[in-house]
Amino acid sequence: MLFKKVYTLIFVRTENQILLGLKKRGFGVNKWNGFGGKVEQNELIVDGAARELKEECCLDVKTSDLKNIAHLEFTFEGEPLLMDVRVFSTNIFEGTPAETEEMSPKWFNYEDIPFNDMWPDDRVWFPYMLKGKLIYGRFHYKGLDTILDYKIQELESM
Ligand code: 6U4
Ligand code: NA
Ligand code: NA
Repeated sequence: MLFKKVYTLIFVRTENQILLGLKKRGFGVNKWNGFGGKVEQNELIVDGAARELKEECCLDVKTSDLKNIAHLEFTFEGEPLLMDVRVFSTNIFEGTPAETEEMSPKWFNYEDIPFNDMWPDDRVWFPYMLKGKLIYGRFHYKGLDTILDYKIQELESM
């Protein structure tokens, strides 16, 4: 039996850049990623995405401006957890990204995304996101560095 935990992951984008944060602690420490985390009990997923963005880099977004662009599932060899990650994107936000205890934010040009210092799966599914495709993806890891197998599927709608 796998037990499933729902997470958010949110990307703020402009025409030329994407906002990533260097994670300073916990799961995925020292990797660049979008912002996000565990969805709380009785919290709408989209509310969780907006909350995490605020907590982790101090930006404000309206949930009505968030687009759900991907659904990712991660499993790990020998572990009972299924990480169910709901990915959101927006180009409408207020504020200036600021460093917090969890994340150090930085804007990256699309051609400079630091894939060598990100989750290995990001190299696989970011290109779909950057082309505006909606996707479902699942990745099975051995440890935290090796993808044993994966599947990506483009979706018509989420
Ligand atoms: P705490 O430390 O309890 O406040 P919280 O912020 O709730 O943590 P966190 O940061 O552990 O949760 O959530 C993990 C984040 O990493 C989520 O945004 C999902 C994202 N994530 C996890 N595995 C990923 C992977 N393989 N590829 C990816 N993002 C991943 O691109
Ligand atoms: Na987090
Ligand atoms: Na968090």
